[in-house]
Amino acid sequence: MTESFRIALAGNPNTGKSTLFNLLTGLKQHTGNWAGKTVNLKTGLFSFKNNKYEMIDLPGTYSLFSNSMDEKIARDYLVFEKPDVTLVILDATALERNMNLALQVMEITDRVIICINLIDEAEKLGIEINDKVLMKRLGVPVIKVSARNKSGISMLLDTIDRVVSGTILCTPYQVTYDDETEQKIKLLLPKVLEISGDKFPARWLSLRMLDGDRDLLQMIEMHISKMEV
Ligand SMILES: Nc1nc2c(ncn2[C@@H]2O[C@H](COP(=O)(O)OP(=O)(O)OP(=O)(O)O)[C@@H](O)[C@H]2O)c(=O)[nH]1
Ligand SMILES: [Mg+2]
Repeated sequence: MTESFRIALAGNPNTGKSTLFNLLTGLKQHTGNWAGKTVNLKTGLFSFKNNKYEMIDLPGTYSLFSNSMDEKIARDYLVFEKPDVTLVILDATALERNMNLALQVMEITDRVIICINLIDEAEKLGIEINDKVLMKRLGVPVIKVSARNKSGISMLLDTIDRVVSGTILCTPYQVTYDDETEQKIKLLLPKVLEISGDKFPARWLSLRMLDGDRDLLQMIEMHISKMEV
């Protein structure tokens, strides 16, 4: 039986998201509104094995707070549209800087695949990346690719297939914050769960409440009242 899944592409600017998007979706692309919003996101289609996939090319961002329109768009897609899988594209030559976004995505959703792109550039610079260790530490699949040279792509597709079929279970690493923050999360978490249940990532939402992210809280309120109608 053919099933359909949505895959979001997240990553810092210039990490090769669109290159990978074009490679996988080719000419089957369009720009469309989503969920009645005025924001246009590029989406494309591809098939692999039995399944159909819709891929969404999110704007490049360094984080997922409410700092800019692009951050909001990427964050809102992950939180409210809940893609089946999120591919986080990291630049192999700047892994440490890029990891920040990966950790943030992993607070929002479980089904994450880390895709380390520009591996050809890293090799040129003599950078070696131990994907096995990263995979163990991060608790999600880590695949090395070069979107430009089309290497690692079949492994990536196979991994997507195994994540959507449940053959691979992701248990994303969660950042532990300082004691004071963790204490506050502990107090907030039961209340957040009471209000929004498992509709939204509760620990992440507690953190955003501590930030005082009003924009996000308004969005959440709107979604919850819509769900109650
Ligand atoms: N060497 C090399 N270059 C790559 C690779 N993937 C992408 N690039 C190049 O990196 C540049 C940025 O690629 P894009 O696909 O536009 O990156 P992006 O993440 O979509 O960028 P934004 O949409 O601005 O966030 C382009 O010049 C690509 O040709 C790769 O695997 N190896
Ligand atoms: Mg792009």
